[in-house]
Amino acid sequence: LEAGGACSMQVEKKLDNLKEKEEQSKERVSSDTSLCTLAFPSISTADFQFDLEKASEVIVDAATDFVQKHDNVRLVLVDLSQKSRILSLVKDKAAKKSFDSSRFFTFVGDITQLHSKGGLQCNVIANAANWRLKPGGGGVNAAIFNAAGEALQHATKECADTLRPGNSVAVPVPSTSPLHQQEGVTHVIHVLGPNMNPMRPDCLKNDYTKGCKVLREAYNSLFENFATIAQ
Ligand code: AR6
Repeated sequence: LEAGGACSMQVEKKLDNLKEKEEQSKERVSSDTSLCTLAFPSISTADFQFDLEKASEVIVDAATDFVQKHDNVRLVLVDLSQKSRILSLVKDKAAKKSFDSSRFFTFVGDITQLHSKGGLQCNVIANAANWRLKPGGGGVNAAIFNAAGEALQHATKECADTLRPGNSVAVPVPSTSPLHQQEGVTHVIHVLGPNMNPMRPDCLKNDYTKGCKVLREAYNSLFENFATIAQ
């Protein structure tokens, strides 16, 4: 019985993987490599425990405003799993707005392997950073610093030492970095979002008036930095 259970779990896992691949290849067909593309994770909604419903509203408003004002750029919200709730919320809210959906969409994949595994070329990726701009700490921050190697740590240090909530800093990825060589990523933009986790610095203690304001500032700062790179 046990063996059967394990076996059916494996089958389910394989089916999940197949579905994810199918979804990724659908996106591949719609990808337009002539547009400068920013891939970004949902800032603050995992380790920093920001409410997903509220975050999805901020993301959709900030992203649709941005693509309506700027030509020749694309924004892609990325998360690791097909079951990601933030991706579903954003997709549902975005569908209710009228804008060019080829210029803002969601994508399932690892943000450090979008080109090699997902077939999606993104010149710029965003990082949900910590205030010290240090590697580690789990989540997307650890993934990006690991994938980029030490070159990104040095390049980051040259641009900034710390970051305040709501701010971002754009760092050119050295051409020696695997992230540049294998994925074609030329810049990482570190973003510090609002924190609702009492175990982390600067916790906003559930103050969502301030939280939503700081999250919007964080996305505005990220998109402005991206627009400068895209010019
Ligand atoms: N690719 C794409 N999305 C990812 C990946 C990945 N490799 N890894 C995680 N996500 P989080 P935060 C998604 O916790 O809430 C760190 O320790 C994840 O599912 O990385 O802003 C830093 O050092 C979620 O949707 O960022 C900070 O101290 C999103 O990325 C703190 O966590 C953000 O999750 C920042 O916390």
